Amino acid sequence: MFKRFNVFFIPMALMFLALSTFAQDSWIEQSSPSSSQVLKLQETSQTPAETLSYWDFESGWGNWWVDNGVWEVGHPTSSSPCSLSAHSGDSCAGTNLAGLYPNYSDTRLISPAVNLPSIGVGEELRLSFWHWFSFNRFQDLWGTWHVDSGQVEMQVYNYDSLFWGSWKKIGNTYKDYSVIWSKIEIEEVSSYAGKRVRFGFHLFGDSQGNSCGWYADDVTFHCLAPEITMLLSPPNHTTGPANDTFYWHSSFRATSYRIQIAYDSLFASLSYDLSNILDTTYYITELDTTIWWRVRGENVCDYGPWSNKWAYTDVEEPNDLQNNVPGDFALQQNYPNPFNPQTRIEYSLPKEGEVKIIIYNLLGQRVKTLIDEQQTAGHKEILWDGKGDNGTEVASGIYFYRIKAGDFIQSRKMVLMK
Ligand SMILES: [Ca+2]
Repeated sequence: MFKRFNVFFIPMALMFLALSTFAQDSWIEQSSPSSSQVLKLQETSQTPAETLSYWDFESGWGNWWVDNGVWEVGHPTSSSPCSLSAHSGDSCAGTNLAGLYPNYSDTRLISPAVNLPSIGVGEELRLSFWHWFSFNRFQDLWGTWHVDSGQVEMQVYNYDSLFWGSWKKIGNTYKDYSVIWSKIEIEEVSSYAGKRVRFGFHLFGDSQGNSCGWYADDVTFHCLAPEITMLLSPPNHTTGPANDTFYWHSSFRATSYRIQIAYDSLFASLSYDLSNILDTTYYITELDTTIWWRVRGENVCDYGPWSNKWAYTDVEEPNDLQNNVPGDFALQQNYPNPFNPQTRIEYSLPKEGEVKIIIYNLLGQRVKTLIDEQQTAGHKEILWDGKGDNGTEVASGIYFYRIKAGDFIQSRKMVLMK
């Protein structure tokens, strides 16, 4: 799969074939060159997209630049022991592609500006790159050690002052040598989410000796996709009657889910295709046939793999009829959810009594009293049009609806998304 961050393990030819099919996006400077690819793999307009920016230096500098010094981009031509070829393709960045870095180096290779996306709880951003290096370590005649080193640094753009902030080190300090290409993943990048940043490879060398230097290739910003989602209920090949409520386990790094319900096992003919489900459950009315369903986790960066697909056969329940008396109180998940502008809430009353259904906002403030009256037993439903008690439309967001009928009290969450 191309999706995950092991992207560089696949053959480059396949990669470029894949790249060419993705559209460019505003995640990074519009002026970015072809070597600075931004990938956006978008299945439908409703799904979060895989987003990563990627630089392989095959088309030269792109919008990278050098502050004070010796970094170069191109084909490495150094002789042994500095004679590694590029990690990918023909080109990479290096402090001196033809030999040793000079003494007194204090040189920074700086990336184009990148607007990192905001992330939610559980979501993570990463900066990864491949590098190799050989830095001088030298003890002089007076016993003093001179240790050259490299570190990656990040800088944040301040929209108020219109200046870039100070450089802050991220990841480790690299010293001595690591003379094969190895991959680095820097996790601290998550704390820069939502900011406009650029980063640099900063090499410090003093007056005492030098070495091959620092080489970098295949630099990428990426997000981590949610893990695969495991289905829970109803079990595979179950036949109703049952509530058509689908349950799954929460998947790591997912902040919402997408469920697909299809009339065929290939999911060619979709009955439902719903995103932005915040719970790990979904209630659907009146399928009345055999369906297949599957779920995947999503987050702002990416989506996880689809779960296994499970078959479920729904048969019409006699309880579906309005005049049958249900055995228990119940408050169903509203449908659709998320919704705009209206949604339907179903509930069941096994006996006659006083019923209240009230909608609250996240602060627990009452938004709308939907029902406050005596009702007969039966299966009921009520629509909410997204308006408060004062008749005005409420804002997008999470709301709770709560039923109180006799001793039965239950709340559920719903999302109004305009
Ligand atoms: Ca390369």
